[in-house]
Amino acid sequence: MLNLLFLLLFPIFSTSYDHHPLDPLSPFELKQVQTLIKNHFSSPPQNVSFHYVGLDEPAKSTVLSWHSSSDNQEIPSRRAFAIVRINSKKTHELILDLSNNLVLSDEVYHGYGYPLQNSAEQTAADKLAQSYGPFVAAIERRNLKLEEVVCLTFTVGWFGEEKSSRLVRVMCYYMDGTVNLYMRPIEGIAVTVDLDEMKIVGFRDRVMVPVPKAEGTDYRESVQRQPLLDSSVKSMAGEKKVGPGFTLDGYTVRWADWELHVSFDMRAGLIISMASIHDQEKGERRSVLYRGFVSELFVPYMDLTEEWYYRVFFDAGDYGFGLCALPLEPSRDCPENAVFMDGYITSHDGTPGLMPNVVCVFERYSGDIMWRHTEDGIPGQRIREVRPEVNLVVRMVSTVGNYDYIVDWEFKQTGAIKVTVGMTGLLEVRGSVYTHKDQIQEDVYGTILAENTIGTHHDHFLIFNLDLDVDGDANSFVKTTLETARVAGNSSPRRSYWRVRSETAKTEADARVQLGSGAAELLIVNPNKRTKVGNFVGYRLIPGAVIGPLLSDDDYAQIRGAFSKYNVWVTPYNKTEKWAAGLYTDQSRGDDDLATWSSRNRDIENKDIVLWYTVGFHHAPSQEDFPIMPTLSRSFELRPTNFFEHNPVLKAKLSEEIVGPANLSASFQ
Ligand SMILES: *[C@@H]1O[C@H](CO)[C@@H](O)[C@H](O)[C@H]1NC(C)=O
Ligand SMILES: *[C@@H]1O[C@H](CO)[C@@H](O)[C@H](O)[C@H]1NC(C)=O
Ligand SMILES: [Cu+2]
Repeated sequence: MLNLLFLLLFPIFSTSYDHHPLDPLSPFELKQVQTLIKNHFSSPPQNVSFHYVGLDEPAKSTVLSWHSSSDNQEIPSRRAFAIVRINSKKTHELILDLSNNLVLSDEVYHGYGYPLQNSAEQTAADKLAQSYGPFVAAIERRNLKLEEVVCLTFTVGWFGEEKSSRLVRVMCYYMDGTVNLYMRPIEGIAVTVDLDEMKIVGFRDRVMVPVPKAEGTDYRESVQRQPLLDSSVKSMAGEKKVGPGFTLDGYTVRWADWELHVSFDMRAGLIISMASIHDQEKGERRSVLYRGFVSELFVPYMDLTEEWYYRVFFDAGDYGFGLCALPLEPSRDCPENAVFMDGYITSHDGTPGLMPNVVCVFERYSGDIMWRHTEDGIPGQRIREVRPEVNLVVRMVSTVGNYDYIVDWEFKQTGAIKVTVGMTGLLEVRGSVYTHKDQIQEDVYGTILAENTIGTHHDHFLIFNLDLDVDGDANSFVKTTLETARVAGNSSPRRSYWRVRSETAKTEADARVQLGSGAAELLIVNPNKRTKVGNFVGYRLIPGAVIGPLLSDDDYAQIRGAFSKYNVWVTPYNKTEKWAAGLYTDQSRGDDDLATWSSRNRDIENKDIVLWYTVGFHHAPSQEDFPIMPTLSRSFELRPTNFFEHNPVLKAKLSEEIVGPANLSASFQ
């Protein structure tokens, strides 16, 4: 498999490439981390469990000067950042110098919250529950077969307790005739496990609720016996089948005028770095985005029953958005012309693990128009010009338990970057006594989707950390408001018009934006660079659907997920301020997060700044989401605004390589 993969990639990957300071840690480096840490804690021998290992990236100034210097320069020394638990008691943060094989620092973390769970301890906790006498009895009492029970560990949240220990709640599901275990929750049983002690510290068997039926829940093609719907598409028409128009040099992708670095991290998943565009007119490479990644996913559920109220998840911090990424399937998860990249992670004992095909890169032509005009106003002639839109997509899918999140970074020839989040997969449903809507008198916190099945209300807030460096790293955040102006006197037959008012944010408080209240356009500009006609060069945020918080500020869920209070935040760049809900989200208390940092109200004008944008979904499930949910997507776009002197794709060639929808022979008369 590995060899085959290598052969497939061979024509595109050069055998040796120039390493980049932002390359993810290689398997060799991850192994080195394991050895260094094990030795560090070897006398006296201590138990080390690994919860995070990733690149400790060099200072931004170091990376930028490396990048702008002439070729063949040595990359800055390689460092790793690791979070380990020692003897199941203490969380340690280590910085390792891999170039010199040294542990640079080892600090015990004393704050609130715990690092992400590793899969070994999750499996151990599940096993523990399933062999626990009272649990076995509870399963028997429900007339269920123990061998068909599957358990999963859920983080428990924080609800104002003074003291905490590393607890998880084990919730179980029933297979018996389906692989869609999420549609068959076994309600009413709650097992609480202390992960550090690895023992059961709580057990409740509160209510007996029917387990929803298996019938109709299995989504596999082999089980869906009816022939495919007549209306289903016959082929992947419109797919571009010619070879890639991009190159991969290690982790650097070059396509059209774009150059970007693609990396993978066990917490963040896909990371886009140093995206820059070659401005042909100026004859120079211009920076756009130093760094972009999903900083956190906040998923609070709205069910207040005992087995549910605590379900407030931080998928990146609790489980690892990268850790939950799974291999993409060629020609299915990504089109035929895609090229795949592998990722590496660290398992619980520090051993590096290969995650094949976690990222794919491909060109997309979907029949869209980049620009066009037909001129019919000139007597005796018709002018027709069209440029089809071909984009470059970098994709990752992370399956955090039941949900599958598809994250696409789409780079356009126009200089725009469009980010799309698609959600599909399985709902988290609650088993219920109800079989029809008319029986329901109480608040069930969701929609009845099938007999005994309630799709619980919940939110998904994905916050992106977007370190834009628009033509350099000193940038400002400008809010422009469109306001209605009245016409004075009789100066015009018109009574009103609208005009644009711009306001540059001075401090972080000016840059907390709840969209939807007033027509605002949000820009990141470089106040030190202007176009020939004098506009500041910039990029504009084009938000998608506006989703605001609905929980009250004093709700513990909202205190921990406070970043969802605003759609947009801007902070000064700080290497350690990466994770919007904090570095330690499991049982976090909201004391080291974006809201806290922003409350310092630092200066952000003409500084290296980071834009934070949240893609949100309020999800009140419907029957179409059962038994598996068709993809629901939301996007936002970063679009050049007075960045270029004029339309940057004016000179775009009409590519001959675009293969249209497979030579349709029928013509429509
Ligand atoms: C390490 O783990 C083993 C097995 O769980 C245990 O017996 C031992 O006491 C632990 N050592 C320390 C120093 O905690
Ligand atoms: C960077 O952020 C951390 C965490 O918020 C803070 O402790 C530190 O003082 C910040 N550094 C600078 C230079 O602002
Ligand atoms: Cu949802």
